[in-house]
Parts: sequence; structure tokens; C-alpha cells
Amino acid sequence: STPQENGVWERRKTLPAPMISRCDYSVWGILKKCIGMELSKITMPIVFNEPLSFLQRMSEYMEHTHLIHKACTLSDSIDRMQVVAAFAVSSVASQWDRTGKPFNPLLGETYELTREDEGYRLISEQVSHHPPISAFHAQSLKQEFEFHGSIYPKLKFWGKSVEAEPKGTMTLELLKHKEAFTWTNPLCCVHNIIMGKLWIEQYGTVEIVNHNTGDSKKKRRVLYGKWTECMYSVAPKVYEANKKKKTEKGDAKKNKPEQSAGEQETEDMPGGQETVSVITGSALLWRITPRPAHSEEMYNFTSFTMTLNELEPGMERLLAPTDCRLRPDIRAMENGDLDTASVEKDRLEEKQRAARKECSKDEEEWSTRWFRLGTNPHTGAQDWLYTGGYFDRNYTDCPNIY
Ligand code: CLR
Repeated sequence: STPQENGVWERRKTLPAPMISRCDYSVWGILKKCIGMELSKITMPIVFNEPLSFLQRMSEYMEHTHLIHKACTLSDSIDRMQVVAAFAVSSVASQWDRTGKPFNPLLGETYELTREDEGYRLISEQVSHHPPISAFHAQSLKQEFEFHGSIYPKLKFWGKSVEAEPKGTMTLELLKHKEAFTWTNPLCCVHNIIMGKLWIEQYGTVEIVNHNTGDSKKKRRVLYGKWTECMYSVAPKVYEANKKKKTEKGDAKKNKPEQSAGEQETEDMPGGQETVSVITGSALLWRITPRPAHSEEMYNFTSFTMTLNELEPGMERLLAPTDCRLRPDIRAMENGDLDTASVEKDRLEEKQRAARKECSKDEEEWSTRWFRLGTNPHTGAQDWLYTGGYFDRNYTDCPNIY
């Protein structure tokens, strides 16, 4: 089914079908009934979805893994720290303009992402249903790094917007440097849910801690840029001097243009076309890969995202039966068949409810398969840790969730 060039299989560059327009639906009409609800409890018409599970969307943190490889090659710990910071920012860059709702993972659902060309593999599992918690663990194929964490997306409705707080710690270990970094992801806000164009903002403080050097509060470098675009590093002195120069210039032309009457009363997206002004002497840490031309008809996916739900030749035989590539509802939506997608989604959710009832009748507790609740050795806090063994590919005791 996949195009082959010179007999060599290539990853797909697009989805099998374009997305169906959401113009005929009002988000607010549905969301106003959901105020205060848990993400996993919100049911919206499938047209607001994107054909991915939340486990796959979380795997997008890996799009710029080359930055981790880069960090591994650097001998100075400050140099490593700034590339790690660029990685942390780049890991949410694919969220820009992505206003589709991913499918809620079923309890026990898994997603594996093996990228030999990029030198890593990842396994994730839905470890809790209420609250919804997704855990992931990525490792380099050459024992250079481990990157793991869990996300509980805590939603808040603020009237005109929805705010998602991704609760959970990210841990990145650079094995050869015996170095561990941790951080939590920024908040994510979806604006204009009542009227206007939906848009996504990420904000808040992301504090990256190097647990080995316990680096002091001394300002070593200034990093600047945009999460949707690029990130630069510059010496603090150069940065300060540049800021001073700028404010002096700026004071001269302070008059802002007046707002024109009759302007749409929705929250505006900040500077659509504006780009980062680069300070002389800066080093580029990261620049985003442009989205493909057809991205808009494809849920605003990046090229990396387009490939996440692809069934590679021969993969069906290898995958765990719980892998979300095997979810019939997501597959149907990807193929543009919304009716089947909707029927299948209801069936899977009903099956999950029935299984839970059966479980509680026998007074059984759900047990996770690939992760267990333990203590993160770097933070000392409770965390979901990978128990190993997924890639031994013995899936005999995996639950039947589809
Ligand atoms: C953003 C990156 C974070 C982890 C994370 C948590 C919650 C996610 C959010 C990400 C992206 C946007 C998101 C949100 C939950 C609901 C929301 C998927 C992945 C969607 C866009 C809400 C759609 C509802 C309508 C208004 C259509 O590190």
C-alpha cells in the first residue's frame, strides 16, 4: 500500500485522506456543557478530533531528538545544558496550530515508536484512566540517553479558552556524561473556543535542573527565541547591551496605532509573520523544520506527525496487540470515514466500561503492563517508571482492548 521508490520503502509524507471541514460545528455549543469536566470525560463530535491517540501526540516530544544526540557530543556542561533547553522547547513546537483533539487512550493502550534512523525507540502506555495519565520511555539504541516521563493533562475552562496543564516530570539522562536533567512542560492554552479562530499558546516557566552539577544561580547564557520558530544563545553582557540600545530607540516612537473600530473581539494571535530579531554574536541552537505545504488540510501535522500512525510493512506481526495503530476508530478517521470512526469509538469505550465493571466485580485492580509507580531517583518524587522488556516482544498477557 505504500509507495516504493527504487524498491526501498519510504515513510509516508501525507495522510490517506484530507480532513473534513469543521465549519458546520460550534465548539462552544458542546463545550459549555463540559465546564469543570475531566479531559477523558468530554465527548465531542468526532469531527473535532485528529486521527491520533494522545499517546502518539505525546511522542511528538521526540521530533527533534537530534538535539539530544548533539548534547551527548558536547564536552562542556553549560553547552549541553543549553542544547537540552532547546530540546525542551522544540519538543512542544509541533503543537503550534494543532487544535484537533487527539483520541483518549484506552486503559492499557500502548504506542511504540522505533526509529533506527534517528537512533532511538520509545514505548508509551496509558497507565491510568481517571485521572488520565500517559507514561513514556525513550532510549537511544546506542545507550547514549534515556528520556522518560508521564503526562496528566489537567484541563481548566476559562470561558473564552481552555487551559491544559501537563502535569508530570520530564527526565533526560545523558548516560555517558552521567548527567540527568528534569523539567515540567509549559501550560498550553486553546483560545477562542466561543468564537473566532482557535489558536494555541504555550507559556509559563520551564525550569530545567541539572541534578549533577547543581549549577548555581549565576547567569551563564541568555537563551531567546520563539517556541514556534527558533532558539538562540548569547552572552548575558551582549544581551543586556542590546536591550539597552533597543529601549533607547523604542522610546522615540512610542505612539501605538489606534485600534480600528469594528475589529473582531476575539483574542488575537500574537504577531503572525513577525520573526525573531537576532542579536549579533548569538549562536543558533534550534530552528523548526517547516511544515509541509498540505499541512493545513492534514490537521496541521508536521512531516514527523504524518508518519506516526503509519503501519510499516511487516510491523503488524511485531506490534503489541494494544498498540494504537491497531485502533479501528483512529484508522477509520485517518481514512476519512467519520461514521465508522464514530461507531468504533463508541464500541471501544463501551468495551472498556464493561471490562472495568467485570474487573471491579471480581475485586481485581487494574495492573499496568510496562510501567510501575516508583520513585524518580533524581527528584525523589513519585513517577511512572518503565519496567523493561517491551522489546522482547512477548505479548501473551496483554489485555484485549480493541
Ligand atoms: C500540549 C503539549 C503538552 C502536553 C499537552 C497536554 C494537553 C493537550 C496539549 C498538549 C495540546 C492541546 C490539547 C491538550 C488537551 C486538549 C487540547 C490536545 C499535547 C485540544 C486541542 C483541545 C481541543 C478541544 C476543542 C476546543 C476543539 O506538553
